[in-house]
Amino acid sequence: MSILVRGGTVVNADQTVRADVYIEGGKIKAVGAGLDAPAGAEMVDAGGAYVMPGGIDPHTHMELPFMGTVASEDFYSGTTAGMVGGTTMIIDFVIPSPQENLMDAYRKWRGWSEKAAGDYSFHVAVTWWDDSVHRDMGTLVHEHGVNSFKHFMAYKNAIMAEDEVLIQSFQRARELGAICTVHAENGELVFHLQQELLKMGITGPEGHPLSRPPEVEGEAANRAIRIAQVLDVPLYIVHNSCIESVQAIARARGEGQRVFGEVLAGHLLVDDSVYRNPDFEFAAGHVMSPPFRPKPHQAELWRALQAGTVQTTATDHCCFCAPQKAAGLKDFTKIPNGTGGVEDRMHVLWHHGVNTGRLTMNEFVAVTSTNAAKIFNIYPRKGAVAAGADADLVVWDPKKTRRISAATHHQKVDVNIFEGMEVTGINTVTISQGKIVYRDGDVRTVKGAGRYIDRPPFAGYFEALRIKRERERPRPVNRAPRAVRVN
Ligand code: URQ
Ligand code: ZN
Ligand code: ZN
Repeated sequence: MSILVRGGTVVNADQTVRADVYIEGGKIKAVGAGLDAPAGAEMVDAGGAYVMPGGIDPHTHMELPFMGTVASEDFYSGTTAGMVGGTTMIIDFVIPSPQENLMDAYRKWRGWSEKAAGDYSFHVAVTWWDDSVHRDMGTLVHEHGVNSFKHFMAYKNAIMAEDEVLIQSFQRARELGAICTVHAENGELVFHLQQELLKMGITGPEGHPLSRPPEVEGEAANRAIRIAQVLDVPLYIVHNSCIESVQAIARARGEGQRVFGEVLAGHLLVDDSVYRNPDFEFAAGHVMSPPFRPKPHQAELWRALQAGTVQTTATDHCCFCAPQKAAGLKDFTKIPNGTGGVEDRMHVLWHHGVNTGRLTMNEFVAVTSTNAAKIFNIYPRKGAVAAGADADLVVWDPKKTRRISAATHHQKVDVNIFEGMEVTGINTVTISQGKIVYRDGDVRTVKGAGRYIDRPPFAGYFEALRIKRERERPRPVNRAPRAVRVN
């Protein structure tokens, strides 16, 4: 199977060039002007369009068991919706319950993800600690291509990791050359505020943001940053939603600490007014954590993305439909947390990022694909239109429009957080593993065609860390025994 994508302008994170792209055997074989293709090659006319790396969404939760139910989007439908919207790889999460063996959880998720239509990988969450967790983290890194471990600082009485677990796990990750990621909200404070609000008789979705104010996120972001600083491990903070957390990252990065940040398309564009909507299903359909914030936070998040304080965009695609959200009809703390977006991320970021001048096309590629590939150590296999890379790419028509709606999206969720948004600039073709999986409305994804993508540990960076630690290692003071005075 070979494809020649002809007449387009190739846009990578580092450069823009008019070039054809020749694909064969699932790989990009050549990028250049005036390429020929063997007889029988499929032709894709990219005239007037851009050819960009397929999107990588580093934060999704397909069919996640959570808050007493299971997310409605599965690995097949979710990767299909992603590829319809230009995202050709997701990094999802294995989330063991406390006391659940990590390898058992990993094998369980690997079973669920076999139905994926697009490529995927897994961050593994550390939600508890004992010697088996220490051992299994090693097995996952050395034998299963895991190089990132997640820690939920929220969700008390469920999957919340206390500081002691953070410290043990961060230390172990450093030994293994793995990066630590955190959901940064102070779970104790959230729990306390939830109880206080319920006592005041605030039981509706409007209580959700009130129980998780930005300070609760800022505190946890700072705490995770400081723990990572003392333990000397790189840190990746997921779904930064507010001024407090991106300012914490900016300070740390300004001090030379290796901290990365992620921002969700939703947090850039949706504000907290949704929680005051009189319709329960609409308001509950927007309950996710951290919550959508007042508009000033969105402006700061865009500035953080432009400044490079945060490097990746994601969706935290974790879908629950109205009957599931209804669990919280009388108590907002029971509304399953999560919203969708995997199909819309690239469209809304192009429209509100590139069309507004906030981002160049190259920066768009960086924040939707290349930076995630680099941070999670799969670049340039992923995240580049370049010879030798996987043939995951999109043909992007900057003039084509779309009206986003739950009525027409491919996501298995009944509330679309971007409902009614008109966007200009979308993918007309998506190619995954060298095959056309989407073309002008025609969905050609194949259940089970997705591959698990190994992500090797970060040898280089951690070697530099080892040298630095050796150089700075405190030494004991030698105290010669005092001469005994003989009177
Ligand atoms: O916290 C997360 O990232 C998962 C449980 C999805 N739900 C959410 O509200 N963000
Ligand atoms: Zn989270
Ligand atoms: Zn998440």
